[in-house]
Amino acid sequence: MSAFVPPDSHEPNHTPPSADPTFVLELPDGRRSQVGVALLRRLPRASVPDCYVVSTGHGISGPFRFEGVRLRDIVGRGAALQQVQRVDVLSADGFSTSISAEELAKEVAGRPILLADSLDGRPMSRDEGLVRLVVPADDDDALRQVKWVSRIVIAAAEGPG
Ligand SMILES: Nc1nc2c(c(=O)[nH]1)N[C@H]1C(S)=C(S)[C@@H](COP(=O)(O)O)O[C@H]1N2
Ligand SMILES: [Mo]
Repeated sequence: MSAFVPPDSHEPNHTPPSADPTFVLELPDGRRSQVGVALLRRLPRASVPDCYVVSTGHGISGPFRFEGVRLRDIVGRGAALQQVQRVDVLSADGFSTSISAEELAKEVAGRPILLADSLDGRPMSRDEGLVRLVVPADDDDALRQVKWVSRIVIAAAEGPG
């Protein structure tokens, strides 16, 4: 149920693990594709206002308005959504979270799970986490706001066929 996080994750990393914001999308059948910021900016956009980043070490910052592409739209490009069991979102610094199929499908109060590339109406910098996962239902000290997403791994449910 709970996502894997490294034990020291309450002390957030502030150093991007690399300069390039391109991430790899890994499909259930093993195929992989690269997703860059230019592609994200061509897809249907969504935004989520009034997001706070809660850090036990550094207090609360925000509110921020994050904008980008719905995670379920990215996942839906590669896999049939009804077969998706879980989506793991990882950063090259070792930080990661896991999104259940239910969370992916269910959008709470018009606040979708986003792959954000924009912050308060301007492009997000790499230092700010580009591309940054935003899970609006996250009330757990931003432990699911994965900065510098480098891999998205889609796991499919076992099924007949
Ligand atoms: N890749 C990565 N993402 C991360 C973290 C991290 O250490 N590495 N820390 C998380 C935590 S605990 C917090 S509070 C926020 C901090 O975000 P900020 O640096 O923009 O304030 O990033 C989250 N995302
Ligand atoms: Mo945090």
